[in-house]
Amino acid sequence: MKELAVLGSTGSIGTQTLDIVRKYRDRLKVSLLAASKISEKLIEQIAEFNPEYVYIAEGEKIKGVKTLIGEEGLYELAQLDIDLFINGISGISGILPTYLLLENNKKLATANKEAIICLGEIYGDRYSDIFPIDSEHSAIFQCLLSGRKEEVEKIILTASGGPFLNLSKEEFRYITPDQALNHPRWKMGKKVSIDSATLMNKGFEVIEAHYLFNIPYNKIDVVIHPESVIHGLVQFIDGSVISHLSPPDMRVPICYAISYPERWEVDVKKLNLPQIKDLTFFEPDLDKFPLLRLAKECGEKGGAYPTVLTTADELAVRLFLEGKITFDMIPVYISQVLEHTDFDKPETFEDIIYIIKETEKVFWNILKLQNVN
Ligand code: MN3
Repeated sequence: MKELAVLGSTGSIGTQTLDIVRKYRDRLKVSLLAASKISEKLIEQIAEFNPEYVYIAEGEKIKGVKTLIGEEGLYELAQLDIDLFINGISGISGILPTYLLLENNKKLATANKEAIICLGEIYGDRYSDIFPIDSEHSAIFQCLLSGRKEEVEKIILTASGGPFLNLSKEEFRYITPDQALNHPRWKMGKKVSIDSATLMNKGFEVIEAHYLFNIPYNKIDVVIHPESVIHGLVQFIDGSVISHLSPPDMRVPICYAISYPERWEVDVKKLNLPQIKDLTFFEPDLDKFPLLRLAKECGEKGGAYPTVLTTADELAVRLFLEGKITFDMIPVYISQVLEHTDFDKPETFEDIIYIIKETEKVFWNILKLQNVN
């Protein structure tokens, strides 16, 4: 019986993880559910999966289950003896749990790319033990099994291109949050859906790949592939290219992270190649989607840049979702924040938190000067 801790249990990754557990009651047991707060969904999950522990970032003790609360509770959580911690937390709030789990040498499968990126400069050398849930990185992980590290020429991440691939740049101004949340291929949380629409998500994934697989940026390519059938490819020095294909359903990489090194049956509609017919690929338009280029630049500069980028994006996306800034301004504000910050290379976890806090201040100042409330 494999025991799981599901962090972000009420979110998109969390609920899809619990779908897998539902199918494999004989092999999997949920020992801990973690969410930001008590909700109807969380209460239902507790009733259904009967975990020994529940963690909430804020709120009161929950009857009938050991409740861990707040930052103190997080320190306890990270010391629990559980076989696999699945981090499906969205955004920067996943940093502290990721840091604590790494510090305690816990087995971690993560979809929380923001934490991977911000902590990469300090903990990158420990990432080889992290199991990626992000579909592209799960794909690359599997492709890499075909050869040795020194035989890799480059890795290629595919991007669906998001919902606005064929929209002109002039129209970006009028994009509504609802339109941006409506991703053509994947069922995902809000933050990552907006990031997919701006291609920031693919930029993050380049940085994530760099840290997870310890591969230099000049060996990481991005190609637009609207069908989202191929999720990642690795080109080896002999000219062989190994790719990973699957239906675009997050339960595939989630289940693999849980079942590895085995493979378990997943209830997805299997690929039918004659039905798909065409797989198309083209270069990303960096003029239309400047955040992809910006992310690569931040990754190459390293130091505090990936953290500043992640922080600025988190705030810009939140303001867009709240209807306070237009879609086309997301990259504008992020660029301005990057121009107005200058930090030393982080050396400790506290340095990372400091960079995040200071970047937030710079962001709010820039907005104030432009009369955005
Ligand atoms: Mn992805």
